[in-house]
Amino acid sequence: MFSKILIANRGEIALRVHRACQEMGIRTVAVHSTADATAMHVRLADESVCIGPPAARDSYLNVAAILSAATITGAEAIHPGYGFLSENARFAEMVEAHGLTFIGPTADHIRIMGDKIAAKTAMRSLGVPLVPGSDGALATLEEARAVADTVKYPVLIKAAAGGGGRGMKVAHSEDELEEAWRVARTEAKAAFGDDSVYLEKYLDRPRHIELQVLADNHGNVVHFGERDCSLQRRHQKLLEEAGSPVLDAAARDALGATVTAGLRKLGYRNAGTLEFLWQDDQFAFIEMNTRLQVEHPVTEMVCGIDLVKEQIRVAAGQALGYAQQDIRFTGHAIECRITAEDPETFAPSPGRVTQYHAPGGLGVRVDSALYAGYTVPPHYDSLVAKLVVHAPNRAEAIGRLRRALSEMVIAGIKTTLPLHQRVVEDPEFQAGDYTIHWLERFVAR
Ligand code: MV4
Repeated sequence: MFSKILIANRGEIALRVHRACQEMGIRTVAVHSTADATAMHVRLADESVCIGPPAARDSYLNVAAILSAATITGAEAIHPGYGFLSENARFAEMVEAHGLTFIGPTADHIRIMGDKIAAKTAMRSLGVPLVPGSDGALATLEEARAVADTVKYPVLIKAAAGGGGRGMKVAHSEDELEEAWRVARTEAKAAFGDDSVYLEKYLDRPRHIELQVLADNHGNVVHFGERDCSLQRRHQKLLEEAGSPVLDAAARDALGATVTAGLRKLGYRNAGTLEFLWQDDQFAFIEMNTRLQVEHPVTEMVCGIDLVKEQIRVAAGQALGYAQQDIRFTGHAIECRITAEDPETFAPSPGRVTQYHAPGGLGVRVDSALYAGYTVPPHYDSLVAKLVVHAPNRAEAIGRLRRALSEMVIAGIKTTLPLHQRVVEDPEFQAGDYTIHWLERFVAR
């Protein structure tokens, strides 16, 4: 096992990784920008290294500075968290070239899944269900027209280098196809320097359901069930649950069996998440994330496992000590992402936190790097706390969430706490009756 790990991240996720290391007897190295010198992730780590000025490109994305920090502190492995360098195949390669272990998948797997066309091609060959569409990249508008005629309108033109909603254009009929084709390619070229596009049938009212997987370096692959992440606005998730209100054990087991068998063939390693759209009782793969995700805690709560410890163990070469049938799903978990934003306009609201009180009690978990007197800097993501509840069933989890939200205090900055309080009171949310479009309409009314 490693004796020292460098955590190449900040905020709540840096703290999350530190906690796993601490419990495993592994020393931690925090890295930070000059704006984060007094941040909680720096305070709690065993050692810390300043890696640059506030702008992320000069600090948390500064590969040379991070590798130097690992070398001078004698760290043996790097955990990238989420965001920043976590899905950068070049970074993973450079970490390994420096004789360090990258706590994540291989650079090759990161690269494949970063190209949405290559990811779909891989999943197609492994028998994972896909959204109907083109078999690969489309060379011409005529090709796009032919595929659209086969799958029927509406269709989406998507950028191969896209993901997270960027470089995506819908065409409701043949008249709109040329425009969608042109705009998607222009945007993709401008945003990613790559105008490769593909086409999919547009699903108009899907849920976003994702499957958490974990693989060791010895060919063992398991899944930890699904998360329903449909409650989002402008591709920013607000609330996630495990399990999905619409899935039963049979549907979960069937999808899980297909996916784990496929990833075993692919030689996948470490943690990953497959994203699906779910509509009319069918799953369709869209993308795979090759990192630990923000919403991993809901999975941890229902499975009773520590995903970060598992990532560290498999990265150190240990075999999974259990099989799929040993993984049990108990109760229901819900996570609220609390951000430093105006709860109505979503304008960022950085600044000094004058009071902070985290809720507690049975089945309540708060992952946050906040403390009273801390100043939320304006340079980074606005996530300031994840409130996670776990209870025997969904109705009790909602009751617990309502109670925990009412106890929580973050003063001095605006946060989305009031929005979460309104969502939990909504009868449609309480019935689990929502798609990816629900939250935008809720916010509008
Ligand atoms: C789709 C879709 C409907 N049909 N693909 C958005 C981001 C990227 N991850 C994929 N996305 C979508 N792909 C087909 N064929 C609708 C979306 C989509 C979406 C997906 C998941 C979560 C939130 C979303 C919000 C808007 C659109």
